[in-house]
Amino acid sequence: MKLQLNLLLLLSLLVITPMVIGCKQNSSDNESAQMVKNEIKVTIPIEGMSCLSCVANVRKTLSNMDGVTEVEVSLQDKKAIITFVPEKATTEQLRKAINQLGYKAGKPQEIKE
Ligand SMILES: [Cu+2]
Repeated sequence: MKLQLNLLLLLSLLVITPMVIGCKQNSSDNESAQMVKNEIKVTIPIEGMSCLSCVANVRKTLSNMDGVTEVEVSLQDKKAIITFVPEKATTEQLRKAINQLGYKAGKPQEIKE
């Protein structure tokens, strides 16, 4: 009797689990696809960064801004690559934040991927 119950439980798990997981995966896939669509990536040249703490400084400030999802700062290339949601932030705000730290932000350029 107990064995039968277990078998039944196992069977129902086998049937139900893939449905639940499949459903979840689908919805999260859709969500992430939409997130990517809503974000843009720009590169902004930055003058005045001279060491790694400058880089960390810029990265931290930009990362903390509303709407910014990803920041890469290169000391060698003198630029920042910023991914952000255009509804929440503008390149003008990003440049302003960089300038307020004492560096000089150049003309933003959108990166198409
Ligand atoms: Cu420095």
